[in-house]
Amino acid sequence: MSATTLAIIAIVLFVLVLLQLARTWEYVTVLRGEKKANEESDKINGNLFLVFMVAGIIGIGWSLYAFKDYLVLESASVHGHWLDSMFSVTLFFTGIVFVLTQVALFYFVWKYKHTKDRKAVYYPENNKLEMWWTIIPAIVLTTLVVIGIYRWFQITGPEPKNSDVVEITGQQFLWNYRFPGKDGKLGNYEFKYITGINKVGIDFNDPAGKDDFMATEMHIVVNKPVLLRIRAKDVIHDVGIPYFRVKMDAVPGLVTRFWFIPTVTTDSMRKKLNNPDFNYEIACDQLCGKGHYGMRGMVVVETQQQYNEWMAKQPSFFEAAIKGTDEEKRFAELTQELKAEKEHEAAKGHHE
Ligand SMILES: [Cu+2]
Repeated sequence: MSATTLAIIAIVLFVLVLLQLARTWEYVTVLRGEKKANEESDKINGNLFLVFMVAGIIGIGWSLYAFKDYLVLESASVHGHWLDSMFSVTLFFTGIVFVLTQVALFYFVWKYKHTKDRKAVYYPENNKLEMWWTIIPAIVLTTLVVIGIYRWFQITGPEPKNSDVVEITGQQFLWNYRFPGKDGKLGNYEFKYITGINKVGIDFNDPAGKDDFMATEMHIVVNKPVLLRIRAKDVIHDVGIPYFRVKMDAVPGLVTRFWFIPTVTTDSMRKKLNNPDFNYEIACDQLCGKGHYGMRGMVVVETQQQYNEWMAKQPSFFEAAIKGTDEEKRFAELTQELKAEKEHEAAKGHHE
């Protein structure tokens, strides 16, 4: 058992002892006929509320200060800054309301605890007060929501024309990355073409797919928009890249998308965080099975020049893994099967 656990148990037991003592004391005074039981305990409870209030405020302040470096990761994308500032503004307004209402709650419990010579006031309604506490939150919340929707449409809208594109496909339990090659275009894919080797089902009949290449990590260019085309092969996964504030489900059977602009290269972030081993990580943000915890990917953010150098070294997937192998024959067979299937479907459609 750790020292912390022991300390917590000791504190809990100590509080229990105090409560029991207070109760015993209460019974003693009642037996002596000095006081009514509830008056004494109301006083203790009221005072305890004040103690909890002060302790709570100190505790919140301390924990915010002590963990401030862990609360929010640096944001390394354009929309990440938008999200963070919206978060701060929301937290500012809701924080003020939270502190005021909590202080009022605890203070009132103490201030208006039961005493013999005070009667409760009957105060059923105050229209003016209710009007203001409806109108002010309505204005504040509407403003926050409108800013949020505006940013949301920017983030989820069409990607800029000069965007790069990367396809990321989740499977139990890893990510596959496909890059468009020199033509800048990702080729088509077909689920039918998926094999042990052609893991994401690239359609090599599509000329745009012939120069596509696969890599073990995602390389993207700093300050340049990049569109992620997100797919899944088996169950629902989720592409989560916390430093870029990217989060999007990968759903079998459809392509989801997310575009963003990374603003800090991996090298700069290493310097910024003073951590030479730092890497931008992709985590699967959707519990997807036994190996979910290990579903971790890596993103390298680099300059255009570094990216070009890296890309020049990547052979197309077709050249590297398919051409001249049994896999090429297999692909031809699958193409024939798919063609036959489609003709069959078309014929069926005619008859109906
Ligand atoms: Cu997953």
